[in-house]
Amino acid sequence: MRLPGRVRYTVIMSTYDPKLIESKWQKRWLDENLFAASDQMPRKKMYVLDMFPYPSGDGLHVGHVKIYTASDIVARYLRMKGFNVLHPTGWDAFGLPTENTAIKKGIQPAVLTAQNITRFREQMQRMGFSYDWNREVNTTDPQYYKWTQWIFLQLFRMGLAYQATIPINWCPSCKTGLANEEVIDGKCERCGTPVEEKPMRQWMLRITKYADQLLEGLGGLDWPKFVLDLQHNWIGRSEGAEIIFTLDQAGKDLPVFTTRADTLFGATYVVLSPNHPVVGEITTPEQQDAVQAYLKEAQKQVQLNSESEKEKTGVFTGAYAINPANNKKVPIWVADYVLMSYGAGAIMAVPAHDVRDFEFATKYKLPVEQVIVPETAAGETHLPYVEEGILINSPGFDGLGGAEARKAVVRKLQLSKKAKVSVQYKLRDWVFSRQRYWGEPIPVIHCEKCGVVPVPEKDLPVELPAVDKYEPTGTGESPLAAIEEWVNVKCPTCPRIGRRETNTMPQWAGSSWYWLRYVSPNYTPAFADPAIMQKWLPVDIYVGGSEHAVLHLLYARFWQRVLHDANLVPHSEPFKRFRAVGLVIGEDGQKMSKSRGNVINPDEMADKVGVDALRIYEMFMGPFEASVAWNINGMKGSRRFLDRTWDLIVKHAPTAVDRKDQVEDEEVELLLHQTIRRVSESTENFKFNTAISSLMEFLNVLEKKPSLTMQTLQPFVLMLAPYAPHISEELWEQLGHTQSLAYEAWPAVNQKLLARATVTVPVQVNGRVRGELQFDPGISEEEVIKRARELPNVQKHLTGKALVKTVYVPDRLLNFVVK
Ligand code: ANZ
Ligand code: ZN
Repeated sequence: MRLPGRVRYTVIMSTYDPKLIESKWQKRWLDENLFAASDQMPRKKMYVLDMFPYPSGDGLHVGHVKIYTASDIVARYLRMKGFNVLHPTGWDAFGLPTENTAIKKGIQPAVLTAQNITRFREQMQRMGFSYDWNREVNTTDPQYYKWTQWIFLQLFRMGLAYQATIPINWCPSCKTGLANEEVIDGKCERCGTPVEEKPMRQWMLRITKYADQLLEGLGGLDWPKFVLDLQHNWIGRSEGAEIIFTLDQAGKDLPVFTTRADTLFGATYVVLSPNHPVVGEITTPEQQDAVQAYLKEAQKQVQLNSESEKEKTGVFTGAYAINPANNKKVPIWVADYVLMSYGAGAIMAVPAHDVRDFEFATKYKLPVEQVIVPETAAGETHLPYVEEGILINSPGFDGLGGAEARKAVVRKLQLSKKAKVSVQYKLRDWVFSRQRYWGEPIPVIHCEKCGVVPVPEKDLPVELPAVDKYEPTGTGESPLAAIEEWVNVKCPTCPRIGRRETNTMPQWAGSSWYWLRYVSPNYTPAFADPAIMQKWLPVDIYVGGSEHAVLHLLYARFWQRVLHDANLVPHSEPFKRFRAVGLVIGEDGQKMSKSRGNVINPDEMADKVGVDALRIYEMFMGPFEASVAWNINGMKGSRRFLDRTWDLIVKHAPTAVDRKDQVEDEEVELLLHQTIRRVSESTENFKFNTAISSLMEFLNVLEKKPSLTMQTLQPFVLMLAPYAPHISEELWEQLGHTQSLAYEAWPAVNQKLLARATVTVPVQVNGRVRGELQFDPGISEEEVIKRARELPNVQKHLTGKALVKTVYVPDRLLNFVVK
């Protein structure tokens, strides 16, 4: 509540002392439960989410602070804009680093996790983030992972979870399975031994069934283009054909997958993946030794991909295949640039038109036959020619081109069942088990008679047993396998004793549905209250790191779709709008790392300049999405901005009049409204740095004025509040208010005033008007030229011409002179 009229009060502090202010306001926000979101929906909702942290032993990172400050600014801004805002946080706390530290220190992972969470919570509260702490979730809390397990069982029942034997990364020296993150350049992270592949039974999730849906869903999302592209490429849909070559001797089919059926007449050899099942049977006696040696070598190489830079190697099998287009015999080779896991595990090699095949053919002196020429053929084509073009040397198809040629070739072969249209995906099913202790137990029981039996819902959660030993077992099995009293359990469907599944879920599991839990974190009948889900979902704004642009976002979208298909959640996509943060890098321009010693600790920085200055600095250091190096002086500059703000308000507060009727100063009034517009637009568009610079420019002008009214001081403080909430609350109080400004109305723009002040400038090219620009008077010539060049009609008249000069009459006219 605001006190009426002109109120006098004492200024309690003459200089800005962040420490005093910060703890005062943080305590008040918590005590008053100020940021609790109401499920009653008094106003329109906004769900503002950031990626919850993994509470590592290292504590909060300045990179976290960048993400969470941004989402906090948006949440605070939207509250002031009148929205009912849900802004929660929690802990993504299962995972390997904690488990490894626990082993090293001899502390239970659960105990260590609790310590880390306490520290993270304190650090985050210290940064003044306006979370609704009543909704905190913790993925390692049995009451949370009960539902992670429950969702797994839905997947199981829907046929989307299954077991398969697939290779895991195995360190023969540590005798343990390794996560991909623990394999560095093909070697064990701990001991440097080359990692091998060891086949083991795994749980898999059939995400491939959702490949098309996950692709289509991208169309409706307001996400950064690079993230959409990454998701697109990861799913990697390829339309092509399966073409059936015939094994010369055995007469058996040998399918290959190609996206370039138009090049079929140029296929001069066939290549099989080293793991292709026919390699053994077709290899001729003369080639046995060479092939065996090659396969042995290839097996050692883990995790190669077909695009790898490594020089291509291969070996001839001695066998031949028949090209169905022309019945020519072509040699069959084995090479590790062909992956068993993609397409048919075999390719037709067309060295004239494919770079990899060309390199390979050159190395092994295999024939190269050109069958495609550029449409506008002039002289000889440089090989390999990988673009589309017109077919030659392809009897029956010469002269056709591109997609038409591909269709014609496939259609013709289809008649003799030698080809069919085929769609392939890069996306693989999700390996959903880890041979580790610190994860959600997979809630099934293996029974000799009944097979795999889901743990009945009433017995969920399957809690992790507290044990003394959770080191890897050395057999590749999870440490849980050694706990007999936990493992042996009655089969839920027959009287026998079964064995619990001892694999645990990967760290991704808990974060694949957490945004649903925040909606009703204490709800017990289901993972979320259906009625409240209707109110809050979907997430309106999601903010996080681009390291999660592929896997987390894909897994989260997958689970959401599955739950949606089961009629359990209202929407098919979880996150409407997503914004990715750019990295905060070290002062030396390198990635921050302990070993480099360039890690910046947010607590230390907050001690130096205060939390608000730290927040302002992290938002002002560059565009939100850009990677920017830390700069101590920049941070001190942010502090100076706050010192000056403090001085300004404190100086004017005792004398400032509160008069709505009278304009104090035209320059100030106009700039105020321009600033409101800029700060609002910038904040909505994640241009936090430009919002701050608008406030700084405003401050520069205000400092020169002998007196200021409340009509200027108040909006200034309100606009600063989402960015620097503690100092703003304090100044707001000094302006005579007794309540937090968190729910004060965001200052309104006087549109009429702005319209009157806007200038309209014609943009000419060689003296003829080709467009017009509207802007606030006084913006720089550079900015005007930049905006003018963006006008489509101006662009049209500039392209292909040489710019002679630009003539700019400020706020009046712009003319490009071109030749
Ligand atoms: C003949 C050909 C001629 C090809 C040409 C390309 C260019 P994307 O777009 O990624 O789907 N390929 C097929 N299966 C493969 C495997 N298991 N491992 C490695 N490479 C494989 O790529 C499809 C192309 O990649 C296919 O089309 C095939 O080479 C190769 F001028 O077939 B192509
Ligand atoms: Zn049974």
